[in-house]
Amino acid sequence: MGEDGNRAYGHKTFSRSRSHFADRITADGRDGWPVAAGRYRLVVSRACPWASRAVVSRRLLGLEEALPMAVADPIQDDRSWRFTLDPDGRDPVLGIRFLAEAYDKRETDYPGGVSVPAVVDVPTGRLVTNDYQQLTLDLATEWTALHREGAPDLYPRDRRDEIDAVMAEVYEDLNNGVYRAGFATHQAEYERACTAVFRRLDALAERLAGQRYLVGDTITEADIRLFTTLVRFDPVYHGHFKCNRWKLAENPVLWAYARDLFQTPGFGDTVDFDHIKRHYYQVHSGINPTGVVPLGPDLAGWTSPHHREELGGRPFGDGKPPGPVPEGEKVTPRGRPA
Ligand SMILES: N[C@@H](CCC(=O)N[C@@H](CS)C(=O)NCC(=O)O)C(=O)O
Repeated sequence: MGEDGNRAYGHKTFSRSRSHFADRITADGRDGWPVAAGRYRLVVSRACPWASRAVVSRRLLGLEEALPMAVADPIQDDRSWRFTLDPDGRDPVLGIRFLAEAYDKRETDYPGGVSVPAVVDVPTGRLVTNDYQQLTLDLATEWTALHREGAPDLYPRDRRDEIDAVMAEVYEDLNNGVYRAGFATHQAEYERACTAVFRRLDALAERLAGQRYLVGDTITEADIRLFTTLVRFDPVYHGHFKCNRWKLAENPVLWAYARDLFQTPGFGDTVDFDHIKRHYYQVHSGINPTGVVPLGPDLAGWTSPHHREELGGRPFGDGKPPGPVPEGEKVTPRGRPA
């Protein structure tokens, strides 16, 4: 287990390692990995916010058939992510029991952690990339030939500077900031991180009070990256990571924004609250030694009216929402609001 396991958190300061395998899958195949339908397998955990970005993007862009997905058990063991949700505990396409086997095929004795999201080359079984920051940008801009009809432009060229700027702040203070708060082993370190989390949330609430989405009037990559943190906020970051000045559900603007996205096809239909809660509370035994998973929060509110459409906005721009979740990828009722 690596940085999201327990061992690495014995240190004084939490620091996130950089992705080691940063090859890119591109239209022109310049890293040796050309975009191709059915050639690669996206390995995720629905618990993981970084992997969940890719799960949402893939749905919004209609890449489900072109880039099939393997969902790991939310509970890692000491060999990291495993395919124990599949028959015989093996991914049916890659034939492996542990994601680590694909890492080993790529580089023997690689000393780093085995992380999701990961993209594996099916013919060779080798890991291609675990670079979660680049992966979704490439799905949006390099995989265009395989996008569904009506797919949104998640990274519009004329808005990239603004999107990048918002995403950088959201990454520092929120996406990664909640981890810094949660894994702090010193009071001052925790207080710094937690303060930054809520300062950023306050600023975002102000920004989103009068506009439906973070940048422009359509959904972009920036919304996906904020959503994957907000959806985990009350279930895990508020309690387990001690980001508890207030709950998401207590902030009218952000709670409505998060519900709006949750109810947009491609967002909420990918979320498994059961996987999320069991992963954080059971895997991080350093901060939750009993492994007890709380029963709350009540999820019913996620499906309540949000009224954000009154702000206007065109969620998919000139496109349209994705169709239903493919059979076999539906989140079980246990992980969804009743
Ligand atoms: N570790 C990744 C980021 C993604 C990530 O942290 N994923 C977590 C799950 S939320 C993971 O797989 N952790 C296990 C590990 O790093 O060993 C990276 O920095 O490249």
